[in-house]
Amino acid sequence: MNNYFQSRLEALRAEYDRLIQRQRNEKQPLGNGVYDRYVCPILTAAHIPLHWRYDLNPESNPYLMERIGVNAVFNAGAIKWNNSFVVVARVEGVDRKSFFAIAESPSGIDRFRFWDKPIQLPQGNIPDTNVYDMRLVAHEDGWVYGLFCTERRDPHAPEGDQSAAIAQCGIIRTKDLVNWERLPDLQSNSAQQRNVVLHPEFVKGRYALYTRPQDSFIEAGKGGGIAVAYTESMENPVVHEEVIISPKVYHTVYEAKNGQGPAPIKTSIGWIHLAHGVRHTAAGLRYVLYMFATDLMDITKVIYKPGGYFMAPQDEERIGDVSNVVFCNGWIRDGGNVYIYYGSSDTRMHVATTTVDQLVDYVVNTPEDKLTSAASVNAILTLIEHNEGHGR
Ligand code: M1P
Repeated sequence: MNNYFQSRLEALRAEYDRLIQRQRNEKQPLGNGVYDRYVCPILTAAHIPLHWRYDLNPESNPYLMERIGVNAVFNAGAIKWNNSFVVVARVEGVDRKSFFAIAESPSGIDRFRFWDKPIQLPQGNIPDTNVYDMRLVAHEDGWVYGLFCTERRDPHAPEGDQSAAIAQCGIIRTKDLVNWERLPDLQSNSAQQRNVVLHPEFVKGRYALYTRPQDSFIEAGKGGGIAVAYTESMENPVVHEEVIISPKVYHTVYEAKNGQGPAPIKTSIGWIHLAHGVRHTAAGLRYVLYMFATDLMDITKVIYKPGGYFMAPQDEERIGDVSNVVFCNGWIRDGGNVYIYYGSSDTRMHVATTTVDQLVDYVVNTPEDKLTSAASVNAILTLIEHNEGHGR
């Protein structure tokens, strides 16, 4: 082995181990009382194991070049599994293809480490060109489902248009997170379907899904909004009707489009949902997270809807391949604690922690968006009045 190869390998390994073995991810000070952010991202492209990227044989790679580059790690689904915090991350290569890889942590906030190999996704009749944003759900039927976006070139696009794509919902399931069974893609009446999420319980004997009907790949068009739909089976997943429960609304943080985040969490007051909302700005689209709650007996009925965003990109989160984005498709409820896994600007993964009690308080007590500036001022005046005699 030449000296150059050996010393470069040692340096790469030392740098990688330093990153992976970092023991504590500190909470950022103070926070907003609703959740805590952490100082370090939990996963980045640098967390990808060296043996996925480098040919480690000095004969075939004397310069120890990176043979396969990884661009970003973001938008992970999440599940508590055998006492570990497990995420299924969207890993994007330098060739722009995304794929799924599992990383695991003993604490949920640090020491995330990828498993030995990425997931080899079983293919259906029509191969996926690109896959991303998996939502993991342990359903009461005993399976763990992974619903994700499968993207293929629009077969009707003219030759000159090499970017027109069709997004649909791909589905896999497993009992062990190792062996995955591919099920047919979801059939719906929508031209485009991203951000589909399985509700964890049967509803009147059927599987319930949160969908996001959309007219075109980027723009929601006349579709749009988070919908509820039902299918009799996951082996033949077909939905006929999609009932919008969280629509796009003028001059809100979900004015352009939105989408369900992870599967909702069941609480005493209702199902608590985390979703992303998108608005147009002069600098492009801005993605933030917002919350709402639905009735325990009727999941199409929204019972609380705090105004504005729950979380928006801040500091380094603002910058990345697609800047000004926070996106969440995974959270873990662990007893009374909640771990929120979110991607920032399509580049890296973070965690925020909170509790079920804090989320319930937030959802119940945050004023709704009454849709005008005057009404927003009234909400502040009401709070000021409430604070009279309380240490102002
Ligand atoms: O680039 C921002 C996000 O864009 C898409 O989200 P949506 O379907 O709501 O437009 C997804 O590609 C998502 O992965 C990405 O973070």
